[in-house]
Amino acid sequence: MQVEDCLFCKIARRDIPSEIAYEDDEMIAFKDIQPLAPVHLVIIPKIHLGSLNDVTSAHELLIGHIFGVIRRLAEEFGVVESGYRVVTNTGTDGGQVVGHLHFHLLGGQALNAKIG
Ligand code: D5M
Repeated sequence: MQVEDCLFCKIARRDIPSEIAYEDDEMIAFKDIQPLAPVHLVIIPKIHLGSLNDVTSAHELLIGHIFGVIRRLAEEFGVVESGYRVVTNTGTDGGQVVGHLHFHLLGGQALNAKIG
């Protein structure tokens, strides 16, 4: 269920070090290496899904679980009151660089653009 040369699969396998904020059997959250805000986490499922395009009804529990954890991470990182943004870039026009489904949790400052 993992891809040998996928960057985020490597992070999930601990082949590449990262600053892990949360991990369980299904998912992992780590600090973005190029943070765009004071709080910037990347949250991924451990199974390899290339993007949101690969998500089906079979993944409903997994995606629900991930969003529940994102909500808890927002609490833990102190951005619930001030506000935050959850983003998933998909495909070329969406600005996706890493081909493994991931969600960005951004906060800790006013995020200017409404979109993008
Ligand atoms: O976002 C991909 C994100 O992944 C981008 O914000 C940088 C981050 N990134 C890339 N390599 C690493 C490592 N090694 N650790 C932590 N974060 C990383 P995208 O939505 O695909 O543009």
